[in-house]
Amino acid sequence: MRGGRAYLGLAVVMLALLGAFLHPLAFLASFLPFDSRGFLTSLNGIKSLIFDGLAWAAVGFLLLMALQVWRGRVQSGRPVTRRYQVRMPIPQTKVVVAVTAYNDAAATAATVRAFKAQRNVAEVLVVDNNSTDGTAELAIDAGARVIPEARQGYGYACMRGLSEACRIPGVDVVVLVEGDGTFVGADLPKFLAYISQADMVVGTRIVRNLVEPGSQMDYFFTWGNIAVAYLLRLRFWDSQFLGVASLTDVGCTYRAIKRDALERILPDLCVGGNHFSLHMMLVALHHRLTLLEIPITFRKRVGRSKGASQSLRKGFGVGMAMIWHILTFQPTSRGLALSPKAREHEVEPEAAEERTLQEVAAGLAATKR
Ligand SMILES: Nc1nc2c(ncn2[C@@H]2O[C@H](COP(=O)(O)OP(=O)(O)O)[C@@H](O)[C@H]2O)c(=O)[nH]1
Ligand SMILES: [Mg+2]
Repeated sequence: MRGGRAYLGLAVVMLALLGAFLHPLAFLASFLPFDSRGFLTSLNGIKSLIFDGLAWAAVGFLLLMALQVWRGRVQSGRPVTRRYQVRMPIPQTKVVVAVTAYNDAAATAATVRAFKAQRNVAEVLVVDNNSTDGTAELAIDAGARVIPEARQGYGYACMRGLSEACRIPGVDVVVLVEGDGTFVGADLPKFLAYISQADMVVGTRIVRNLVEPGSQMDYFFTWGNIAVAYLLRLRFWDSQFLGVASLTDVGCTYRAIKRDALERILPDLCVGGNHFSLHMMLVALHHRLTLLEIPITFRKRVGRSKGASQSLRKGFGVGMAMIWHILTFQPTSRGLALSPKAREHEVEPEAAEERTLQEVAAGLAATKR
C-alpha cells in the first residue's frame, strides 16, 4: 500500500500516546470514591498490552537495524560500479525570483530590492494576491514585475509565481520566496551553490543559530515541522538516510528549482491553501526529483501573518492538512495528480483546513465518548 510506512509510523505514535495517557488516567481512577478495581484491572491489562506490543516492536526494529548494518558492511567490500560525481556550481545561472505577496507592502518592496541586488537574478516577479495596501505599487517602484493572482490563497500565489517564472526565456533556476521580510536575499548564493547537485534545494529553519529570536519558529512550529517532515520521509523511505531526502522543515517557502524539473512537476501542482510548501515537496518526490535541504536565515516577520502563524488553531489546522495530504496523496492514471476526491478536498484551501480540524475534533469527541 502506498504510504503504508507513514500510516504505520503514525499508528505507533498514536499507540504510544494512548499508552502514555492511560497512566495518569489509572492514577486518577485510583482516587475514585467508589470501587474501581475492575476498571483499574482492565486499564492495567490494556497498558501492559500496549507496552508489550511497543517493546517487541522496538526489539524487532533493533534487529532490523543490526541486519542493515551487517548488510552495509558486507556490501562495502564489493567493487564500485558507479562513482559519485562532484558537480560544481554553475557560474552563469539565470535566476528568476517569484515573491508571494498579500497585503505586505513595505516588506515585499524590501524583499524585491534585496533579491534584485543579488548576482544572477534576471528578474523579480511579485504575485499580488488581491492586496489592498499598495503592495503592487511599491513592488513596481522597487523594480519588480507584478502579476495579479485573483484566486485567494498562498498555494495559488506560489503556483502562479512558479508558472510565470518558468515562461521567462532562458531561465535556469526559479526561486520562490515570501515577501514578508522573513527570508533574506543574501542566502540566495547558498541555494545556487547546491542547485547543480539537486533538482530542488529547499531551505530549513530548524537551525538554532540562524533563526532570529521572536520569529514565527516557536516550539510549536519547530517541533511540528520536524514531525511532519519525518512522516514525509517515512512515505519516501531510504533505510540508510531515513528518507530519500533528509528533510526537517516542510513549511519553508524559500526554495530553488531547476527549470526543467519545475516543468515536470507544474502540471501536478494543485493545492491552493497554506500546505502548498509540503505539497510541492510531495509532488517533486513522486516525480523522483532530488531534493536537498540547506540551513537558511529566518527573521521576525514584518506585519501580521495571514497563514499558519496567525494562531495555534490555524497552525494546527495547516499541520493536520499536511498530515492528511501525506497519507492520502495518490497518483492517478493520468500520472501523479491527486485523485478526484482528494482534488475536491483541495479546491477550497481554507475550507479544507477547517474541515480537517472539524474531522479531528469529531474524532477526539468520539474517543472521549
Ligand atoms: N496565507 C496567505 N498568504 C498569502 C496569500 N496570498 C499571498 N500570500 C503570501 O504568502 C506568504 C505566506 O503568508 P504569511 O502570511 O507569511 O504566512 P506565515 O508564513 O504562516 O506567517 C506571504 O508572502 C503572503 O503575503 C493568502 O491568501 N494567504
Ligand atoms: Mg510568512
